[in-house]
Amino acid sequence: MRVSTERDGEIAIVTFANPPVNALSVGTGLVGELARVVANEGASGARAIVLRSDGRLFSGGADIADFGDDPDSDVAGIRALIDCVAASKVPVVAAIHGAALGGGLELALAAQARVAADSAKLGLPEVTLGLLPGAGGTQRLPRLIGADKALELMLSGRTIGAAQAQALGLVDAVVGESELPRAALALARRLADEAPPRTERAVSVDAATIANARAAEAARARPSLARQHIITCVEAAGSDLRDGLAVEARLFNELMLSEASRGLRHAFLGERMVQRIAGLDPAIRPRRLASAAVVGSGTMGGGIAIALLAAGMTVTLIDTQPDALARAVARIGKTFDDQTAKGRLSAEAAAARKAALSTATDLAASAQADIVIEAVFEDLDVKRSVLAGLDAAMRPDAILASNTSTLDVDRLAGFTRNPARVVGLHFFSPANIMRLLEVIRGRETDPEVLATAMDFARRIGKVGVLSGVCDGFIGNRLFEEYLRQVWLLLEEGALPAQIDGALEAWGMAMGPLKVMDLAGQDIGWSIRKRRAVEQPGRPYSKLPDLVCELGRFGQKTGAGFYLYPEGARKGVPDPEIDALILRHSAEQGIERRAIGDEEIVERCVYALVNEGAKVVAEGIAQRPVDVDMVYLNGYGFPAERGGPMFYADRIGLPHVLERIRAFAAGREGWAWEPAPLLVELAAAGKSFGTLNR
Ligand code: 3H9
Repeated sequence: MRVSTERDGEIAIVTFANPPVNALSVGTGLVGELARVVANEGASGARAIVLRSDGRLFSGGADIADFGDDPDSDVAGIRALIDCVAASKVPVVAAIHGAALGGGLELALAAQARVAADSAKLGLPEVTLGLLPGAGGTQRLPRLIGADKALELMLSGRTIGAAQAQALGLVDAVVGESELPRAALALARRLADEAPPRTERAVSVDAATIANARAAEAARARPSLARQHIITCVEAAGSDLRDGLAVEARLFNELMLSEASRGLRHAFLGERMVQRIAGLDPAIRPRRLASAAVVGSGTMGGGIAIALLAAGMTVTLIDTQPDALARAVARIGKTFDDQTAKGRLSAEAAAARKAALSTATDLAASAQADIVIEAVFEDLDVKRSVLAGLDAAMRPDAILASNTSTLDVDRLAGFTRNPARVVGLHFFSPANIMRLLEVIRGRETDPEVLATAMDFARRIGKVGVLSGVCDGFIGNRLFEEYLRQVWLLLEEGALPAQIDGALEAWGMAMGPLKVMDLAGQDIGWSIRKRRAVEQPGRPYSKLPDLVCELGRFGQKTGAGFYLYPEGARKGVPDPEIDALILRHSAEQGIERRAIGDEEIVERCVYALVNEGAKVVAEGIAQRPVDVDMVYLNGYGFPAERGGPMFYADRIGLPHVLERIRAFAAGREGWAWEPAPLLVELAAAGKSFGTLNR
């Protein structure tokens, strides 16, 4: 039963359940049923009600899968439930265990009192979904804890522990988890005996608080409508509750329909969806990996070690060069010390992480590890000798992972005697910061190894996305098409600052030319040289090669597409590069033209969409949402736009296809062969989203 009720004397205990997170679902009828039960209990002799839930947490909030195009019907049921609790004739006490988030906390706020388990977490994280607390939270939280603190919690979306919630006045009592049922009953009895009249007391909202919050928001590089509306709601909390609730409902509904919130909701659900491996036997359970060896102590190996240590694993860092090892250990230690200095990590935790790190100069030190990740130089011969050596040294059941960004994982697996235990793990630099981890499934990778690798990704705080084997996997394969448009746009009439500016204004974290200057232009150069051998005759723009031939590899050489005077991190446009581009266009016989920002964005983003559709059709990516999660977590694609495939759905696939066909008819049209999947979906009036399951 989803809602059950029992009596303890004259106290009714109402329990709701909606696994896995007790989302307040309208579509399934849960909230309607809960409202009815609460109203009935109040009317049928109970002197007070304890409201609790089954499962591992009180409630994760409104069921965001319910949110569609009609806020009134999609969420009205939640507001009706909350009104019903707030209007209850008998006191309601919320018993909070695990977590009360979003609408879940708003439900508890409508109760007359709250008791929380000491392990519980509370928060209103709606802002992270481009929303505001729309079920009374913006009005009741300021009334309970004051406008300043309520604003801070809602604007940050952060969660707090039960003790802090009690100190703020958000909960009335905190007890050990096993004590929760008894404590909630005792409080319910006391309130029933005292029968205090329920008051939604007024709160004074200081005009300066609101003005300061607005000024801070305006000063942000990327202001958010959700945050602006939260401030307006808190301002309205200074007036009558009903009026404030009306403002809140109106602004919530507006946000629910906004493109930004749709994108952020897709990102939230997508991050969870990509953890599922289609067709995997559900009986397969991932192994828990506790110890790791990381081979190669360069930037990548060091970053991987930091991520694993932070997740509580023991790590042996292996490198033949003792000096490189010593430098890596110093770098890793400094990272943890810096976190301690910033108050983000206790000194004890930093010491424990450092103690969990050991070093070795011989591959034999990998013998005890549950997983070994090689992060040596991206060269087939180097990888061959390291992988063969590891294969001989490792425990037979341990997982062997290769961190590669371009090499064929099947060939790499072929260097070992047991390809079934080999998996590709493509980390993104800096590996301790970037959230994306492409998990590459080789032809022979064992399903249990794969399931373990996906689980491992989540445990080390990454978004693991499964990719099949192809040149560049999901992310870099799409990025090549994106960059191709950049080079062609430069040849045809745009300049670097315009391209970067247009894409950044659209929402990309960093323009493509800045990205390449940061990563090192020489990386792309060596890939292009390899391709020229592997795929002779394939057309490509020579422009970036001309820049590399000048030794301009980007930030590390002080110059790339931009200039970086005296080690500056921010590049400045360089007239020499502009001249080089103009010269190149002339030599190619291209008559340069003025190119609008809109064309830049369309060509670059639709190039991602078109290649993304090919990658899905080939089974390299499991679903369109997997492509989206790669782009959001590894390539700075704006989360508010949900990823390239989701964005294309929002624009409408027929329109996207029409533009791609127009580009295909233009200069260098060979780069625009429409993906058959895109053609098929557009013709059928379907979206990429229909393939996400
Ligand atoms: C809101 O409340 C609006 C109101 O103010 C106004 C209304 C009028 N809905 O994260 P997990 C699913 S907006 C639907 O892996 P964990 C999730 O997709 C909401 N589904 O578990 C996954 O599905 P699957 C404000 C949800 O233990 C499964 O549950 N609330 C929701 O690591 C397990 O999730 C928030 O923003 C949801 N609200 O973490 C809180 N939440 O198994 C959002 C989860 O099919 N939720 N699912 O892959 C969270 O932060 C975490 O899920 C939570 C559990 C901490 C609760």
